[in-house]
Amino acid sequence: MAADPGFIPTQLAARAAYLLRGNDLGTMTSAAPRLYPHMWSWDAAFVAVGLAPLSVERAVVELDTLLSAQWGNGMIPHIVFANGVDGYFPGPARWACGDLAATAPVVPQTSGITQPPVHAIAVQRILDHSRRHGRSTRAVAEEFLDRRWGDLVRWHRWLATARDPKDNGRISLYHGWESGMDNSPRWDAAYANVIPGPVPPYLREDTAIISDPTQRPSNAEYDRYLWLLEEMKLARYDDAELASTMSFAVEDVFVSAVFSLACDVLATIGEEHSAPKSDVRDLRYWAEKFQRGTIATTDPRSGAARDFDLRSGRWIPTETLAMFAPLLCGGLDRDAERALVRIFEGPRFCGHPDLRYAVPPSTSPVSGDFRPREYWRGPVWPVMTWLFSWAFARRGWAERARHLRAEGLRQAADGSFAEYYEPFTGAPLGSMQQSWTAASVLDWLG
Ligand code: 9WN
Repeated sequence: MAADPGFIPTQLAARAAYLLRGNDLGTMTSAAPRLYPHMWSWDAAFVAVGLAPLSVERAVVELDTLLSAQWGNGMIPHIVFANGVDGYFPGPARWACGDLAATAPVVPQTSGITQPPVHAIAVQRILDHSRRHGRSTRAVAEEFLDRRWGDLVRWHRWLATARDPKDNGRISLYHGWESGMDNSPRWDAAYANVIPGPVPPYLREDTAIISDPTQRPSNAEYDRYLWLLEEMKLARYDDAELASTMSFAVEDVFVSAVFSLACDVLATIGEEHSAPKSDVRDLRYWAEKFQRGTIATTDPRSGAARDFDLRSGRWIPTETLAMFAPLLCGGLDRDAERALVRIFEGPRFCGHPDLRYAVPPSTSPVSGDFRPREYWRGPVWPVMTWLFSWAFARRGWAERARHLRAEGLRQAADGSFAEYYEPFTGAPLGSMQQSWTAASVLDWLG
């Protein structure tokens, strides 16, 4: 007999769908109701994954909104600001992209940095779901692909060129926010070398909403985050200028692996839909190149991947989710891959004996950097559990994917749809009603 999952799937799915409807601003879904009242790039992709089983049409609208904010150089910005909505800092006035950046759109207003390229996954899920429907829904998905194919390839081309200035198959980032894992211990050394200059006065909005400051980045971290914005504004957000002037510059191995796999996913979609052969060829080339770039960072025995600090010239080995980057894109030899899977499933991560659920914490509980309640320094992020479960299924590891899904759903059964969770107690932390948490649940239950 199957174990009681501790929740009623249809009820949990209904609550997740209700949450996404509640966060729907019309043509975009806010990342979370109060803390993040705008559209975030990688959140939007995960949200589209969750919307697809509810409504292919609405999922397409989500990606259309995001892609309408794409910059002329190809970048998808990390925030698309909801028109006339306040309550998040730094807002559009602080970024000033419309005034300063040659290729930023004036409308909608956006931030001036990017986020991990998970969007091809959403396109694939939308196409998958559309096949279960009649002709008109299938047509919506196909027309979306025709309309946006060029934009998606431009986005990937920008990453593969502007963001790989050393041409080594790894994506450079100029702000920790670009990694999506803002204050992860991965970036501590690089941030230690950022000496904040004069930052115009500012008032944080996040700490007014999340009253326990230990769940959010510190003020010292924010001073650096805001200083980097000033550096970017001085460079007028110019790709080449950023590469040479930013005091924070890292090669992010997790983003590089995600990019490799996203190129592969998009290439397959392109082949199935008769996209231009030269696009498919480029995508396959980048998939392979960024896989090689990822693998080149790994420890030959453990398979663990590392980031690289471009300013200090030092590798950044950490016991964080980043070490598992090769499990997303593949390419390790058999022994190293086995060793890395053992670390993922063993007592340093999902198999730690004190974990409430067997899902990967953002930082290993046995690492000196581990902080169980502090944002990307330890808590479990359900959307990361989803990403690994999806990637494991894609790699043919059905049982591992099923296990992560089952544990992720057990965690989500509390119904808070929290942004992140304390790994030992399972206490929900950060924002409640976070859109991408609900989206992950919907895909798992769909
Ligand atoms: C800064 C929206 C975003 C996520 C990021 C997460 C957090 C923003 C913040 O929220 O970052 O971009 O203000 O802390 O770190 O991954 O996309 O959910």
